[in-house]
Amino acid sequence: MSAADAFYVTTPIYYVNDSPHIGHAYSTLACDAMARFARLDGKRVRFLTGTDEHGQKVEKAARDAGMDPQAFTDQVSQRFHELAQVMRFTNDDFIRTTEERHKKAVQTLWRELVRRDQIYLGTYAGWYSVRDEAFYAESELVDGVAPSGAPVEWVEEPSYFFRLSAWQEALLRFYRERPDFILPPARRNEVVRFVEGGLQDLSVSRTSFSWGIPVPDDPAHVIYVWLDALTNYVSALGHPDVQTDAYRAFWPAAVHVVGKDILRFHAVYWPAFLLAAGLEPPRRIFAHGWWTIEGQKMSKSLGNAIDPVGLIEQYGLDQIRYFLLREVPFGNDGDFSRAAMVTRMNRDLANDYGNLVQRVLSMVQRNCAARVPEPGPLEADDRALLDAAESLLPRVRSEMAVQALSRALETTFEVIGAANRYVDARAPWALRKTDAARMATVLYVLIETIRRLAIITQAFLPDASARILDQLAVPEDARSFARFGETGALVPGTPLPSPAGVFPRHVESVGRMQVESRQAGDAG
Ligand code: ME8
Repeated sequence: MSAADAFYVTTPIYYVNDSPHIGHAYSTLACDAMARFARLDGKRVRFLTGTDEHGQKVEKAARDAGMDPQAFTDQVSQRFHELAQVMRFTNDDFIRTTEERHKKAVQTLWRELVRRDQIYLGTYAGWYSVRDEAFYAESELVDGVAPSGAPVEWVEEPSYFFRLSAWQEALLRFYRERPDFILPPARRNEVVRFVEGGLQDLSVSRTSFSWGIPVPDDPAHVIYVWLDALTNYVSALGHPDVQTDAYRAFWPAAVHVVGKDILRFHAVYWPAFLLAAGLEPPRRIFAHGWWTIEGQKMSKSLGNAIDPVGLIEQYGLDQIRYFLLREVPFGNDGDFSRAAMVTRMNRDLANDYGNLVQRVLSMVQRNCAARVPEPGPLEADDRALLDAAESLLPRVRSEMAVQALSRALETTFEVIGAANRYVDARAPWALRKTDAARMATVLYVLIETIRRLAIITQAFLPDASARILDQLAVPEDARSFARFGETGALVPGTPLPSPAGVFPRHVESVGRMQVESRQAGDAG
């Protein structure tokens, strides 16, 4: 398998200072959809997530909880594991920065940077934000706080520095040569402007606390948590052993998906560390936007952080996955509101996709003896729908190549809309009485369209798509993109199981949501 067939997708590794919320679920979900899509597309895939467990912020959270930091991180990291299970994330690995494999990689990278004279000892005197785990210049502060709104404190301590200032030109050249290294493009411009503004050497060790990876040969220092954390992307592939199968297959074929809040660390510091150590930078950094909750910033103090587990119990997993991936263009900010979510899941999933599948399969069940119908000659509008379904895969693939998740779904739902209009226009329930052969053709065209739709939506709506493919009696080994374009995939005469609704409709009733399973209305 060639390097072009490898796809390595990573989430940020999350701080274990707090339990996971919908924002964390969102980043990992996006990666999960990309990983599923790439696997369906026959790529060799590695999908990594994990937890970032060192640093002052986590040490403080452990102290506040009255716990030893290791016991505390064990406990909170487990919550992220559980979330991955509940959300049915298909990550291949879960890295924790307190693992030995990771510590070894970080210390080796450090030694390599020292060997190449990229690190020197000095004294840091400046502002630090524990919440952001970031150093700020006086000029960056806004009304005495970090640009993120986080409080800062004055820090003065011996520190090792990384010669970041020496990498300004190399980074600018790298961004020029790789115009799609940072997506979306507006974020790229932001990073380029920042680097053009000049880079200061970066403090990469701390001495005022001890919860971190010790600096080799100078244990009074712990390695700065961002140098530690970023290394997870290669430590999980076996670094420092760059001859492992995983490293050779997947580095640098990486797409790092991050929130816009941590773009600078990924798009400036990380490639600089790697270039300075003689390693290749990753292929892409994609920065997604920020979710607010009913118009407000999600925060501990407002107590409005949404627990994805409760949401799934209430609305269903595929429904949540769909809303998050479809509601905002990937890269933009979005507002999470229950009203918007219910509208989306009812309109797109229950009324459009669910109703299409339900009414078509019910008609096949009732009027074609519960078997795949035998099509007759195709007319122009039959071909038009089949062509739209067939060209969907290349269209969705090109959206996915730039991580345009919501556009991928939008494109898919255009075909769902076209299929619903075709049902209405061809009215197979009326043909039943006037032209049964034509009805069979129309229903065949429809189930073939649904087969293709469901193969694609497996990446986004895994559970519902599997149930639709089950109802079409598509064997497990015929569900990949390699089988998408197959003509005659649905064999006339094949018995089909009784259809059952896949997307229940949510109705609001006196202050509380209830779920009602609605059967299709106009199937005859
Ligand atoms: O920054 N909307 O970890 P973190 C969208 N450990 N995404 C959100 C979000 C929101 N409201 N809130 C959080 C760290 N996220 C570091 C990363 S990587 C080497 C180290 C997501 O726990 C988003 O992806 O603060 C954001 O970048 C990430 O969680 C921050 O997680």
